[in-house]
Amino acid sequence: MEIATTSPGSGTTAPRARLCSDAPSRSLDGRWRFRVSPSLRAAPEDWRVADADGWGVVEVPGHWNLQGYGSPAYSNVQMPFPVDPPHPPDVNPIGDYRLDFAASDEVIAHRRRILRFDGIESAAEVWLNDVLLGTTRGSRLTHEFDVSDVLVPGTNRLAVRVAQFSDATYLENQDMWWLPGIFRSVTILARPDGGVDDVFVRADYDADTGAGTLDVSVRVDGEAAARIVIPELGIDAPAADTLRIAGVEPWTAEQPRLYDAEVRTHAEVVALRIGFRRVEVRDTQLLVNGAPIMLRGVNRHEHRPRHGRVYDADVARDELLLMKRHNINAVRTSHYPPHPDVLDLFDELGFWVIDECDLETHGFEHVDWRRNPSADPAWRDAFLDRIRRTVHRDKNHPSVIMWSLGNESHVGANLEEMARWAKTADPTRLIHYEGDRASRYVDVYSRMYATHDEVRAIGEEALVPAPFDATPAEVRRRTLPFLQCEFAHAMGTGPGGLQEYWDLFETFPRHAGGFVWEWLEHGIAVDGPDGTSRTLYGGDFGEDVHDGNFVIDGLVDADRNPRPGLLHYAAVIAPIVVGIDGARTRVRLENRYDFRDLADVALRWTRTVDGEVVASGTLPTPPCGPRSAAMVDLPDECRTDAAARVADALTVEAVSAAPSAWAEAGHVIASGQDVRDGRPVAPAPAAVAATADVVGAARFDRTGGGLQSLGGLAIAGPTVGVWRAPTDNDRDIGDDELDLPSYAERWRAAGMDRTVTRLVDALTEGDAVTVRTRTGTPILDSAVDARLRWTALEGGAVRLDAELEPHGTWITEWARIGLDFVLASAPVGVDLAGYGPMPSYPDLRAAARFGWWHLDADELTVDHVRPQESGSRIGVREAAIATEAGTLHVSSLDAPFALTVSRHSRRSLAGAAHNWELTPDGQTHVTIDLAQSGVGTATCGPGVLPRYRLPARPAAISLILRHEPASH
Ligand code: IPT
Repeated sequence: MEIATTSPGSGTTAPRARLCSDAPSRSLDGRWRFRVSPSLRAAPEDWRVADADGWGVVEVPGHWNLQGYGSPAYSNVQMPFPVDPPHPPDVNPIGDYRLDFAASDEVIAHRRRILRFDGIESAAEVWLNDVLLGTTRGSRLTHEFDVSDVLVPGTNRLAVRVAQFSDATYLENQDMWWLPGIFRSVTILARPDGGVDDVFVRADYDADTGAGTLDVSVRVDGEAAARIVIPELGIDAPAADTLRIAGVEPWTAEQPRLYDAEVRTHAEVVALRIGFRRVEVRDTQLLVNGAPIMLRGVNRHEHRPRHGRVYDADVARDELLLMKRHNINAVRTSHYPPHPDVLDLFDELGFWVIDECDLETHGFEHVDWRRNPSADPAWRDAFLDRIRRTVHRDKNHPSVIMWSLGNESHVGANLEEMARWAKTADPTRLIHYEGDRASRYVDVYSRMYATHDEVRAIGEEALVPAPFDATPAEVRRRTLPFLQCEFAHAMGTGPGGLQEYWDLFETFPRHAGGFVWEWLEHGIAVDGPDGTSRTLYGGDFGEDVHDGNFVIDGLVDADRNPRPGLLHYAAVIAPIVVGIDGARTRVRLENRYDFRDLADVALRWTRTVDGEVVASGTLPTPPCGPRSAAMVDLPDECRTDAAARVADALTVEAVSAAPSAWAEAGHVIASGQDVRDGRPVAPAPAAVAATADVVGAARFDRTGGGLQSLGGLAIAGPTVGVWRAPTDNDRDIGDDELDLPSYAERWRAAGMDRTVTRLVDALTEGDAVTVRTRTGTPILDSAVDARLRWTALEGGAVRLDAELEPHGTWITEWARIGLDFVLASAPVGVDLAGYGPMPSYPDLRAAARFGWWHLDADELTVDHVRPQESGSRIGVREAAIATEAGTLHVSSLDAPFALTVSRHSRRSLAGAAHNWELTPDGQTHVTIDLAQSGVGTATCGPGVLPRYRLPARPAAISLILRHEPASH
């Protein structure tokens, strides 16, 4: 077997469209005989003929290293072996697959037959009945072999030798696990004589006339005549004709109108679903059917925690429905064509798709792109083969609006040739490649992780003439639409700054949106010694080269459970914006759909005062065309009379009026709120004298000045805190300040994680005790001085007036400024009046709504695979924090606070590498933050935007604390 070439695979038939045919086929998926050798040299020669009864067994499709043969490995840009193209290392698992199968009579009845592989990683040699059929390259691409003369009646022996690493690995260095094997289906297809071998549908739509134009090229076997039949349009015509159809309904991601069609010959019927649409670039805008579109996108990898990239139809459908429910309308198939059936789902459910070729040579970045295959003529055919396979397989899908040449492969003539080939083969779609920064051979200007400032500049440059000395390429680039093929790196707590990106995308006509990196976390699940499932990441399998948890960076976890980032993204990209005027007389609806009016949208409102719904109703939906706005009057009951104690909140929701494929009627698409703060009423002061140890129900620890108990509830604190357990983003360096250490390091250098508190004094004056503390950083002289004034109130409550003041010189910004308490028993849940129900931070809050929310113990924080700060709820006015020993009530008399309640201390979160290493300490860690830093997206992209940073500054709050004993 040759695994160090620069050529594409060999022996395959010409790439063609994936067709749904009535010709017989037979799946060869199932249990195959399997054996793995540690290297090609060590792999036995007799593998094709040896008796395989003693071999092991693997599931096909599957990855052998997730089935007990070896273990997975994760690395991102770094190659796991020396960059020595085209050579893989000697130590290179070689998997031998064997299957003896009987070809079905139906298949055998046909003279022409094909053996199809939908995905083998990374290189294979395929033998049938000891005849070499050929080899494959292009792991996520389809390879077909003509087995007409090789397949026999009775038993056939299929033997496939797969190399985990090969020359192809240099072209497939995507940011994901190395998972070898036959991981997509294997099928034997009968090909009828006179059958339909390939179809290319071009279904254009003219928005001015409403007419469709249909061009169907069919490659038939022999001389057979092919017809195109679309019953709904009354079409039954020779496929060779160009058909003009007046009055078709166009396909868009918003209204994915498909027409069932058939291409027929006398011998075969192929079913298709046709969508009419036109994709074009005009005057810096990305247009479909004449209208500018906005891509509300995600990057989608294929991954399941126990199966890797093996496709599961239910999981795929469910996740696309989940995307639709979260207002996502676009997918970039990072960084390879997905399983072929996913394209059908995109067409059916409605997604704008950038279909990306299986290509990434990112590993060469570490050697300054020396010998990068993109620029080496020796690899030209391999590059062209990949784009051909991509385009041909998926060319009939209306959802695909762009072909992407690949990801992170730098520059070179091979990429340009791919672009040229694709544009010639399929002029109906645009070419995307982020690496063509000069936009010489692409149709859209695409970037990844451009900062907000740059996105603004890119928007502005298209509004002014190019400078006189601009190169022709620059001039052309200014005529192109702009998109971010990756932005907002959804790793850990984050991504912050989404709203600010979206506001820019909405502001500049040139901007066509973007794709969050990335949809899902690629955690691998294994059973721990105690039998519970553990999620692992890079390095957990003992890899020598790995990139740790950089693969855990999704809007959903590997089981598709939404992270808070998904909920906030859904609100940021909502296709409807609901605004309420200050007097609560009117609602302004902004329709950000590009094609739909709001006829299918219902409006409902609720007014809640201090947790009680006082009035609610529905509103008529005004006529409101795509990309326009309309006003609706609000009824009198919406007005506020300002009698609230906590708040008076009016919420208006835009919901779906009818069920859809992805949601029930009543599904919330967008909402808006008007919140009026109430006037908190403090209980009257209790006429009791304070002592240094006791203020009403509060007992103090004389040595430190903090609480010991409150009404019998054991509680310690408050301690002044300015640090948080670093998030993944805090641990990384933002693109906006590459010359500075990460915030986690800056905080560490500033000693913020190890502050020490000194009791300055505690003074008793009448009914109050005033405790003064200084919380300082080791090594340095920076500190926060606290003045904490305690008074007893009636009903067992105490009032705490806290004033915090920075002292000395702080060398960096704070993560937060707050008061930390520890309650002696474990949390049971929290009820709060504040923004929720999901966690939020100053720069990640779009979905949070004011309400009276209940949180179960498991909802308090986010179970990130790598533990870190999470779970803050902002804008809290009052909260009841229930623990096993009793409930602590906290309310603010002035400014709202951010509340975080956790089973874990910050130190234990910061010290753990995996969630399963954490053991709750049986206490409840309560944080009341007066101010917080944002979270940013520094793992890729800019850190926290300046306006969301927190330089040292004074802060103050007045709180009422009360213990309510547990009822049991
Ligand atoms: C970018 C890659 O395109 C993507 O595959 C992923 O690795 C992402 O980063 C990080 O999670 S490339 C980056 C170096 C800008």
